[in-house]
Amino acid sequence: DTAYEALTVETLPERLKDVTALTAQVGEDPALWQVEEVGDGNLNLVFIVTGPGGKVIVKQALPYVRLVGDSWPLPLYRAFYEYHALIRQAARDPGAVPAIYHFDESQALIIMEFLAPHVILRRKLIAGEHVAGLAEFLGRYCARTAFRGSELSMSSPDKKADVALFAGNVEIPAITEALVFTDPYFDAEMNSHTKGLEPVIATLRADVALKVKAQQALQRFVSNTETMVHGDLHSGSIMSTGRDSRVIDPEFVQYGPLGFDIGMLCANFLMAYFSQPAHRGADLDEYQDWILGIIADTCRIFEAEFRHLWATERTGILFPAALFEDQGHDSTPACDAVLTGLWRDAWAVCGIEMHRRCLSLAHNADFEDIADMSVRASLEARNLLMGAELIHTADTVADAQAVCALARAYNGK
Ligand code: SR1
Ligand code: MG
Repeated sequence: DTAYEALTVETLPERLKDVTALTAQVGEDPALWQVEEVGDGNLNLVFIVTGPGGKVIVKQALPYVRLVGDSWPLPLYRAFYEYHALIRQAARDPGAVPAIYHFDESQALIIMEFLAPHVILRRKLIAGEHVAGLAEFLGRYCARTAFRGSELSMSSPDKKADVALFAGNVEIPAITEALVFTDPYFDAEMNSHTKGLEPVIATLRADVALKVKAQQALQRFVSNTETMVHGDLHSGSIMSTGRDSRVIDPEFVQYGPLGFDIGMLCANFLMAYFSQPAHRGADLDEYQDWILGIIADTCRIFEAEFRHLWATERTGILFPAALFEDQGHDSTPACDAVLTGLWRDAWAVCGIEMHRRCLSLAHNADFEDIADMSVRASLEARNLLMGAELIHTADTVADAQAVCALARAYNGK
């Protein structure tokens, strides 16, 4: 192993010219490669390498948080967990993530498929573009990875070994514990918010019952290792064309609650929804309806796929057929009970994610791209207030249709 060194556009060809998994994709002569650094996320370097044979993505972790700088160190070993998450996601939902060509642990780098003509879904949502099959893809992806990463599917020894493996990923979950679950609810150092939101923020922070609910959700996040979660499933972690989508960037992987990913995902669609009045013209109503349709359909397909896997793949130690079907008993009530807990966690996480993207570090472009601060503040206020209601009512939300109806009410329709 050679010592870690961050790649640059200039050094990449010489340093990676002997990686056969790379040369097989782009061609053997590094003099013919073009290299571009395109990373626009919060943490890593991302290069596109183009050669006569094709293109690949080279993703390399930096030893600090890119968004903040080297004052905030972050371990390189997160690339190891990202790699292991990607190969598990590929096995649990084939075709859902980019193909992985190479992993170099000492350099904290992963070489993977260049997705084209995919772009980050968040950019498509801001631009008002439709993606065919999006809800089907995301609903199935969330259900398959949740179910197949849990003891509903895995053997007890396999699950325990996997939980132990990912337990080494310490600093990354700590970011989520602070930035997502805690910082929005006090005057944390790295917080920022749009001017004009102060009265809404004061209301949230004065709401002790809300803070109790948010901390209970954190308690479940840190102590409940039900399944392997992506951990950061927002619209910037999805790449789409008009009809094909993939999930990327699972470096926030950990074992956590079954409902975590779908809850965070729905929050990001809701933020896309609430931000639309600043991005759309005559097509506003149609596009907002489309986004709510994606939320409702994703959740419906998630639940259908989860129930299908329950009926056909329940091979783990939980709710075994020996206790139910083999004795002539219907296990549907047991599945209903698992889903009730799952959705309770999902809607709480959904509300919390809606808060943190407006109040903590790392806001999202849906709102940040709105230049008029008073417009931005008024749209973010709708999002914050709905988030609070979701956190309060997470255990009584009827279904995703009810969440969409709530969004319409906060949007003033
Ligand atoms: C310091 S990292 C901030 C955020 O960026 C990542 O994409 C995660 O969403 C994290 O919370
Ligand atoms: Mg990311």
